[in-house]
Amino acid sequence: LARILRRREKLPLYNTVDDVIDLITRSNNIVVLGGAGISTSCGIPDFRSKDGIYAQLQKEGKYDLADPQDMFDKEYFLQDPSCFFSFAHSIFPSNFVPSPSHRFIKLLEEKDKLLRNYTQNIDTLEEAAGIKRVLHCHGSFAEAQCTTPGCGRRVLGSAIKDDIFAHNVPTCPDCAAREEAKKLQRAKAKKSKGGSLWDDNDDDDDDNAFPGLGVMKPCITFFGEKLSDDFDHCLLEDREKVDLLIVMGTSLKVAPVSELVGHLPHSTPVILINRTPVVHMAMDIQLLGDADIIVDHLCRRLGWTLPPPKPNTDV
Ligand code: CNA
Repeated sequence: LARILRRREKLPLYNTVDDVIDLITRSNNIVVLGGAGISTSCGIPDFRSKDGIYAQLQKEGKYDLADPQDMFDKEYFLQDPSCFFSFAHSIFPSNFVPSPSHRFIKLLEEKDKLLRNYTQNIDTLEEAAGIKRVLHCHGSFAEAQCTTPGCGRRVLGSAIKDDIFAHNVPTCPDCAAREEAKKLQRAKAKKSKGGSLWDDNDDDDDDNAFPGLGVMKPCITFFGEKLSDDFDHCLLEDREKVDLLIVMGTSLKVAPVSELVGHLPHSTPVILINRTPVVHMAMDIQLLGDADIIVDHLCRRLGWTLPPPKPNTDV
């Protein structure tokens, strides 16, 4: 009731860092919604900052993109996967070390306060930080899947790593094997009709079906793709328990993940830790600045020590 009355009087319920410390201290089911801003200090650019991926793509002009978002558009990917794979090396997780912000989330887990970390990031730095209760809302580079309808072969992200760093389009081993078998069958059929086994220059040759056939796509969610059902299931479960939402390093511009804020009970206090303010959604407190510096300050105030960094070598 006090909250409602204060809201009616337009008085903010929480004003100060003391309030944040108090909220974290008495909360035991904290949901953390993270975004690219918690990984920028690890050397991975975000999307929308002035030195982010979108600005870089526009500046470089080396990709023929009407809109920088097309780099992560499913339809565009299927038309021309080589564009994404000439760029993917710059965001592929390799030897990045989790930031203090990742380690802060891990610390919440160690203190038994983390209900779930919903991350929009695809860099797998949550795993590198040892966070267990994490949901990769937009998938990750940990796996890749064949885009050929009816195939869908999955491989570990490490299987396409060399192609990514060589700027090659990775192709599906199953599709390649099927293609080889088809070729052999055609050649045999031709031979039985009296032709040469190795003379394969017929007009109906469909060997050259690339792009599209057998292209492996990292299991990250592109624009135009649905989120996995896990997102809805977790949200349904967590909304019953959550007592604090901490939003970190995200512009909250990508739906449906951004809608998580509205799906939690309205009584849940929301703390934003971000370099830039969020103006399109109601936050109870906005701690604006570098997330790593902010969490370091919070830890000192809470009397907590961040766990030491570990390199990410898993993908
Ligand atoms: P975004 O829209 O680029 O927003 C990032 C936000 O973080 C901005 O509001 C920045 O002001 C803020 N920010 C940047 N650096 C810091 C910092 N050091 N401290 C505090 N705040 C900072 O990215 P979102 O995550 O909101 O958008 C979701 C997209 C981004 C998802 O689909 C991701 O897959 C995608 N993405 C992920 C990565 C990654 O995995 N590291 C990198 C780039 C993009």
